[in-house]
Amino acid sequence: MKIAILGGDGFVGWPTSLHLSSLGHDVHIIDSLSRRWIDAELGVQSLTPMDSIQERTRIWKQETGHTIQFHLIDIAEHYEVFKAWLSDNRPDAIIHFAEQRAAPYSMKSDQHKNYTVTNNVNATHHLLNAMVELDLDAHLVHLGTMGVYGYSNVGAAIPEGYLDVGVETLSGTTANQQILYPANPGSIYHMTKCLDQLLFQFYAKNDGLRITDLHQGIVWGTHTDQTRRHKQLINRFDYDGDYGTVLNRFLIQAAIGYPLTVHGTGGQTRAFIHIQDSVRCIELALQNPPDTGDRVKVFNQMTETHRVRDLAELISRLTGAKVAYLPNPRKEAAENDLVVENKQFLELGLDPIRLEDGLLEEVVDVAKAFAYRVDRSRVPAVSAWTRDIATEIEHDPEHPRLKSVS
Ligand code: USQ
Repeated sequence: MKIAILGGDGFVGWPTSLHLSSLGHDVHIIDSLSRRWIDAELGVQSLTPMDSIQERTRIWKQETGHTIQFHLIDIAEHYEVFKAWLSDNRPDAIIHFAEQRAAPYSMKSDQHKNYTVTNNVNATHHLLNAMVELDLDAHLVHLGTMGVYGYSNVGAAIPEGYLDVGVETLSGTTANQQILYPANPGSIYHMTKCLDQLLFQFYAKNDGLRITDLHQGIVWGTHTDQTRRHKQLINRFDYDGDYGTVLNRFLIQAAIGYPLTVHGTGGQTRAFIHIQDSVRCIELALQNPPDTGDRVKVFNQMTETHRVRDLAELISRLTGAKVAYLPNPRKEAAENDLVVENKQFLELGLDPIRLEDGLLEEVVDVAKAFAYRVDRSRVPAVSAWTRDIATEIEHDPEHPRLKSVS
C-alpha cells in the first residue's frame, strides 16, 4: 500500500513509519517538523539524540533497502500545497498524527491554547476536506485519545466509541440508539480530539469517507523492533514537564535520581500501552478498514490501566527512587477508577506487552545512557490549568520543592 503518514517525525509517527516500511509498504512522511520547533521554543531536547528526518530516512534505506520519502508540509497552514500532494500521490491509506499532542503545552498560555486549537482542528479539517474534493477513497486512520471520554467509568466499562442509550419517545416507547460516548475533555488538547470526532462523524455520514479513530492511552517505552536496528534510528523520548508523559517521566526521574513527581495524591487512574503495541495496533487497524458508508470505526488502543501512585511505588521498589507528592498543576479528579473495553484489538491478534514484561528496566537503561542530556530544571510540570491553581502553586512556599517524600 502507498501510505501517507502525517506527523511521521513524531514520537509514535516515527516508529509507525519504520514498522509499516519494514512490512513493505510505500511510506511517505508528511511533517511540518513543528515538534522540533517546539523543542527550540521550550529550550528542551529529546533525552535521546535525534538526527534530522532526512538523516533518519537515509539510515533506514542503508539498513533495510526500504525507501521512506519525506515531504515538508504544514497541513494546517498550507491547504493548497497539501491538497496538491494528495492529488499527485493518491495514497491508499493516510495515518493522521499531525496534531499538537501535549495537554500541559496546550494549557501554558492563551497563545498555546490558540495554537493547539487552530493547528489541530485545521489539520484534521483540511485533510477531510481535501479527500472529498479529490474524490480520494483512502482509509483514514487517526490517532485519537482515551481522554475524549474523560476517565470516569460510572461503574461501567468505557465502550469502544459508542454508547447504547434508550430514548423515551413521545408515544412512550423506548428508541434504542448508539451515540458517540459523551465527550468529556480535561484539557484544550483533549478538547481538540473531541472536535475531531465530530468532524469524522460528519464526513463519514455525508461523504462516505472511511475513517478509523484510535483512542489511545498513555504510551510508554521508547524502542520498537525497528528503532533498535541502528543507533541513528532511535525514537525521541520526552522527559520535560510539558511533553514527558507520566510513566516515561518516572522512569527517567528514577534513572537520574530525581524524586518521582506525583501530582496530588496520585489517585488518577489512566490507560497505558507500550510503543511497540501502539505501532502494531496501527497495522491491525489498517488491515481492517470500515466499508464505504459505515460509521467511524473506533478502537480503544490501550492494554492496561494503572493508578499514578501505584506506578510511582512500583518504580520506587524497582529502582530505590524516592517519591514526591506535589501540588497538582492540573484540574482533574484526585481519584478515579477506570475500566476500559479493548476487545477489538485483542480479537484481531494483539498480544499485549505488559508492564511486568521487564521493559521498565530497559527504559531506565536508556535513560541512564543519556542522563547527561537531562536539564533537571525542566523536569517539574509548571503549566497550570487555571489562574487560581497557578496562584496557589506560586504561593506555596514548598513549591517546586517536595511536599513529602517517602
Ligand atoms: N502526572 C503526574 N506526574 C507527572 C506527569 C503526569 O502525576 O510528572 C499525572 C497527570 O496529572 C495525569 C496523569 O499523570 O493525571 C497523566 O498525565 P500524562 O502527562 O502522562 O498524560 P496526558 O496529559 O493525559 O497526555 C498523554 C499524551 C496525550 C495522550 C494522552 C492519552 O501526551 O497525547 O492523548 O496521554 S490519555 O491520558 O489516555 O488521555
